[in-house]
Formats: sequence, structure tokens, C-alpha cells
Amino acid sequence: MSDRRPSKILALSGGVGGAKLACGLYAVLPPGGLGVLVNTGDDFSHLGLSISPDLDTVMYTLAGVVNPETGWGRAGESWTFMDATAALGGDAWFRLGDKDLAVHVERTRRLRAGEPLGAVTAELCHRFGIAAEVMPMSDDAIATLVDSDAGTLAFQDYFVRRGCEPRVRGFRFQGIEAARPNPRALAWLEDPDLAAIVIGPSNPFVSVAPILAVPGLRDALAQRRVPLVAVSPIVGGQAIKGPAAKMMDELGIRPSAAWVAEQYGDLLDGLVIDETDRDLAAGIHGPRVLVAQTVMRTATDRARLAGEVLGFAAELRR
Ligand code: FO1
Repeated sequence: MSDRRPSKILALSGGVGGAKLACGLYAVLPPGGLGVLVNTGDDFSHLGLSISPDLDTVMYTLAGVVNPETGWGRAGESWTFMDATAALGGDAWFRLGDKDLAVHVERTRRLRAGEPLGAVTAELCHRFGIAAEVMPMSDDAIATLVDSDAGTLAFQDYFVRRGCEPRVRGFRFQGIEAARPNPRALAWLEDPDLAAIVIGPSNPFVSVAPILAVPGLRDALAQRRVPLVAVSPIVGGQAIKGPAAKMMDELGIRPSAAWVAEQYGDLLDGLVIDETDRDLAAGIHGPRVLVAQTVMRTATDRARLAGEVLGFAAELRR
């Protein structure tokens, strides 16, 4: 019998927060040791192009080419196309830089030629020299819809065009019933080398919930033989980034790391909460709790948090 320890990690991610933790894991794991299962509910068709914001955020972050100020889009971007589009009176509310544009054009070309989104993503990641497997949650189209006081809005209309201004009433994932999980994700979950599953500090409503809602994925996660650890995106009652706390407030939920534990419920073996929330640890029932510094400002922060998450998962395996 092999005495080789399982060493692979499957991370679930939305955009910026999840991508940062994935980047930390990528730094501390051996090549090929990281799989990232990414939300595609934010995907949309814009200016005739297929845009997959969270896949691109993860891809750019792992490749080290992400814009460090925004956390999305590319560093050192030029905006010739956007400026020319705006000058023509075209749609310029969703900012597509020139280099970023090349990715959307290439993705769209490949999808139109019949390649599934998973294969297109694998090829793009290969071109960016990424030695991790970045996977869309499904090859099928799924669109997050936001029910709000301004009506039902497409996700990017709510998020970018309206700056998360409308009050949310709920979320729906159009196309989810007919969607099939990415077969590569199921393969990762069955891999005997898998050591743990990590839910990144992503928005539970619009980044993680769509992944868990893909038919078969939550069940496959529930049947795992390895620990599942989540990192809370709520720190001190606030979202580290993005509108998660505002959404919770509008839905009548008090934003806290304890709520994150309730939200993921039985799926969780461990929850990582921030030092700021140390006092909440005793009140979190169900998962084991690790207190760590979860706010990732630098590459060192990311790698340190990743190392702590891996150590915590190894403890839970014992
Ligand atoms: N977010 C913005 O707030 N404004 C933008 O103009 C914008 C453009 C954009 C272009 C490509 C891309 O991959 C992401 C982009 N994002 C933009 C981020 C994106 O809307 C969100 O971060 C995610 O959908 C939420 O995870």
C-alpha cells in the first residue's frame, strides 16, 4: 500500500476574495495540486462577447497578471477599445480593457466553434502558464438573477451598472435545473489524492450558492471523504470586499461569521474566522473553528493563510 499522503486541494471560488486564497494555495502546493471550481453565475453576453468574470479573475490572479487595485481585469491595461466604444455612444459601463478583451474574443470564438467552457478555460489557463486546474462549475449557461426593489435584474446590471444600489429581496440561478456539473469537478472529488476541499472567502449568496446549487454538486460534496473547510468572508460584521454584508442587511440577516457557519450547515467540517471575530468562536456550533488573520493584503498574507488552512484541514483529517 502507498504511504503517500493525499496532497491535492479543491477550492471553491467566486471572484476577488476566493481568487486571493486560491493564489495562496497555489503558492504553497506542488504543481498540479490545486483545482479551483469557479462560479459562472456572473457570466453574461456583452457587446456580442461571452464574459466569465470570476473565471478570468481566478485565471489572472493565478497567472500574476491581475490588476492589483481592482482585483479584477489585468494589470497595466490600456483602454483604447473602451474609449472608442464610448465615443461611438456604445455600451461602456462594463469596463473591458484591451488585453482583457482579447480573452473574451478568444473565449467567444472557441465557444462558437463548439468547445465546452471547461475546455476553453483549460486552454486559456495553459496559455497563461497556470499549473492549476481552473474549472467552471458547469459547461451549461447559468445566470444569477437579483430580485430587488428595482425589479429582477441580471447580475452585472445590478452589480456594476447600478453599483449594488437596489435593495435585494433574493437571488435565482436561471438555467440551474438543467445544468450538469463540470465532469472534471466530479473527478477531483473522487480523486484518491484529494486531501481537502476549501470554500474561499467568497460571497455566500452570489458566488458559493450557485456552485452548490448545480444539481449533483452539493450531493457530491456531501459524500466527500475529506474535510471541507470554509474561510469566512465576513469579518467584524463587514464583508472583506463587495456587497455581501449589504445583501445580508437587506435580507434581514445580521452579518457575522456565525451566520456563514449556519449557511453552509452540514457541509462544513471547519470554519476559519478572523482574529477580529475571536469572541464568536465559542458560539459557533457544528464545525471546528480556527482563528486566523484572514484579510489578505499581500502575497505573504495569502500564502500564510493558505498554509494555516492546510494545517487545519490536516488536523481535521486525523
Ligand atoms: N467590476 C466593476 O465593478 N466594474 C467593471 O467595469 C467591471 C468590468 C469587468 C470586466 C471583466 C471582468 O472579468 C470583471 C469585471 N468586473 C467589473 C468585475 C466583475 O463584475 C465582478 O467582480 C464579479 O462579477 C463579481 O465577482
